[in-house]
Amino acid sequence: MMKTALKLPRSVQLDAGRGGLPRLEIASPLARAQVYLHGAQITQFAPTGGGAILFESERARFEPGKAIRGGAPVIFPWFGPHPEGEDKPAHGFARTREWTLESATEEDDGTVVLVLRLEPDEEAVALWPEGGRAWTLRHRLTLGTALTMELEIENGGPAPFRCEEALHTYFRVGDIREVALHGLEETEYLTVIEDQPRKREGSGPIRFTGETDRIYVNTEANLSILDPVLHRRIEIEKSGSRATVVWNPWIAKSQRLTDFVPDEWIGMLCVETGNLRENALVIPPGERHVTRTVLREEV
Ligand code: TA6
Repeated sequence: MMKTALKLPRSVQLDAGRGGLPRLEIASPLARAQVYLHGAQITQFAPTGGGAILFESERARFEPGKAIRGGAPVIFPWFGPHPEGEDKPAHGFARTREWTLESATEEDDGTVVLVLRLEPDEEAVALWPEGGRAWTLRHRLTLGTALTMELEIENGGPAPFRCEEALHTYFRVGDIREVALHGLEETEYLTVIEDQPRKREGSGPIRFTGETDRIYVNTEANLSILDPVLHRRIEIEKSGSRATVVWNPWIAKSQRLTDFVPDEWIGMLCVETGNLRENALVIPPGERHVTRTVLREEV
């Protein structure tokens, strides 16, 4: 058991997780979950009586400075490789910093609410000078029969800043080759692995037959993952998000990922809600933005 200045509710414990990283273990009447202070990353969530919603690679790294392969990484303040090149971490720095547990509460019905906070340190300011020194991220996780994640970005500085952000959620699926993803019909997307950089989705649900890496833009649609192998649907509601990213590495890319078992591509699908590329955020001084997603298993 690790110490914290906060008094934790009865369903929450702070202990040393994988790699010795500080981990919040939640075992409430409504759900079981694991949340690392590293990246404020939820790595496991299962409603009581239901199945695990999130995928976590068996080879995920739990080391300072490294991203955890699985769960719901918090991507900020840029998505993907940094435009200025290799020396800046892919997907920004929020997912590899240790966040502060600001509050942990439990409601009468057993719903647990965790709020984790990240503020700029010198390295973050050096990596992202455009953001200044006065931004604050808060990641609010509401763990009930559904998982609600709310990423709040506050600009406490004197000037507006542009940023990209996403909840890069890895969903557990029975077999990606049998899955259908509904909600992005007729929606435009950006991609760097297909014959055109900008295309429009067809009129049916998305089915997976190869590496898929697409940023769907100008969409506020909710989504459903239909999984006939696990005999369930995962409903994904979102608000405050204008883009949705869909990713499965398939065979070849999986073999290039050192923190991924080569055949794990079969059992996972990333559906990521956020604001990036032409849907990036510009947050004026004194303002804040909240990206919210609610994940629910329906059997
Ligand atoms: O989710 C889309 C994506 O940008 C893919 O291109 C792939 O790189 C994935 O993110 C994983 O990125 P990571 O840096 O976690 O290996």
